[in-house]
Amino acid sequence: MACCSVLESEGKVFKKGKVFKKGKVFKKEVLLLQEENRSLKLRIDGFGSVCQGDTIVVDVKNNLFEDGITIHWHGMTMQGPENSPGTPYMDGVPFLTQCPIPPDTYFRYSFYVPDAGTYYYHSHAEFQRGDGLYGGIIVRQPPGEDPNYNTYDFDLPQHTILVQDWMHKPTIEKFIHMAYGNGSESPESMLVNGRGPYQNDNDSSIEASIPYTRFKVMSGSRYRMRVISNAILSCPITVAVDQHLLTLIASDGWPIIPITVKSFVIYTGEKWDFVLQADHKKSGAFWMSFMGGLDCENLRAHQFALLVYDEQDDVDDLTLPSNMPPKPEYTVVPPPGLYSHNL
Ligand SMILES: [Cu+2]
Repeated sequence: MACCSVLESEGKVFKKGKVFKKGKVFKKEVLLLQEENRSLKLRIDGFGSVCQGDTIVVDVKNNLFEDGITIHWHGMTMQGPENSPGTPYMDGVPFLTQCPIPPDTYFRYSFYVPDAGTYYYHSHAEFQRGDGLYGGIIVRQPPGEDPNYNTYDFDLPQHTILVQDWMHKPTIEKFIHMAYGNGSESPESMLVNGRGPYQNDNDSSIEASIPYTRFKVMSGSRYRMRVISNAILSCPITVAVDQHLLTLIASDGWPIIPITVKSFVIYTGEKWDFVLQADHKKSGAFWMSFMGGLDCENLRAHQFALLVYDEQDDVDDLTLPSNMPPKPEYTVVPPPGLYSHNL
């Protein structure tokens, strides 16, 4: 289904034939996935959906020039159907469950999916997942089988939220400095579904005109949103939606007793599903904030996205809705009582 190629990011966003570029540009080599068979249910250019009980078959071709790759299916158990052996050798761990896929070579992953929930896949070789080689997989189940099914009205593929810390140098360079140098190297920014402007609190002139990722809702409905963290360094991310409460209903793929919070923290490799009640009456937009802690706190790495009500499809992605309130302050310390039921 997939191949992998190296491109150079020049900080540009292509949309409708235009190139938008403003502010400082940080060049970096990134890794991309390219889908070859668009009829597959498992889309690798964003988020894919499969069904509980499916067998996923993925042919991965490595188009890198010299590095090997493997794909790890994060959170999937590799267990087979009842009374049949599983496929631990499909887990994608280099030199443990398989040799890395050499350049210009295919490898076929094939495994059974016994459990529903929110998962993701990423390269397990070197630091490739930090430079772009990852994506989400949603394993769906028959309506009503989720014990929290009655807490939401919509469960849409476009409400999958992939977040990660983002570095202006190749991830391996940053990690080596963090682990073996003086520890001062930190992520500069964060991405939400692969994009978002670089924001520097000390110098607003370098903010580039990259559009914020938008999540669209209709007033009066409840939406299941699935958050996946592909953070690389030690970067817990505080997630909040301005003027909205979030009801957490699943953790790492598994349903939990619902709990309503103002914000929550997602750590590297975790998945949290929450229900957002779009209970504001008029159309408009609200900030969704993703604030980094620990390693991400040094340079205040953070990102925003937009929760947009009842938006027309033809609104220019680069124009902020007219009624946006000020951006939330950067804070990684939640206010007291944030995790309480007594809001
Ligand atoms: Cu993983």
